[in-house]
Amino acid sequence: MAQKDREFVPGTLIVARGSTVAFPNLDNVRHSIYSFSKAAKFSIDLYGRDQTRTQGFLIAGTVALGCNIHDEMRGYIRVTDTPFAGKTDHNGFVTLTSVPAGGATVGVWHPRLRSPGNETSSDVTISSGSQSRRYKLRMR
Ligand SMILES: [Cu+2]
Repeated sequence: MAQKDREFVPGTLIVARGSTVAFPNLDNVRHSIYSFSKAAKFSIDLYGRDQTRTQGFLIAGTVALGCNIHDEMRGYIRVTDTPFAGKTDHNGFVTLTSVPAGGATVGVWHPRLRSPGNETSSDVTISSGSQSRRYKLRMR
């Protein structure tokens, strides 16, 4: 997840629990990174252009990132403990493949979703023989 034009790019990143994320600074100004989130509390001191810092994410959940210098900078990392996770495209669709048949719970997270933890879920049944499921996120 880069820091470019005073934004975290991409603004939301999905990683598997245990992953290490690199944060290259591509700007001419220095940035820091902090998180007060339960899934990862950390703080990385200011660093400059073409420097990179890394952070490991060992707990599943949502990590909201900020920069001490630029208040408007917001980034989100979703740390997952399932291989069946994905980010929706610009039309709000995501395709999950090789989902086993049977009952499942589909969780949806968005930073501006108006529900506890910005998260909602629904139970679904995956029929045998279906290779993939396509989901559409509708914001209300
Ligand atoms: Cu900054």
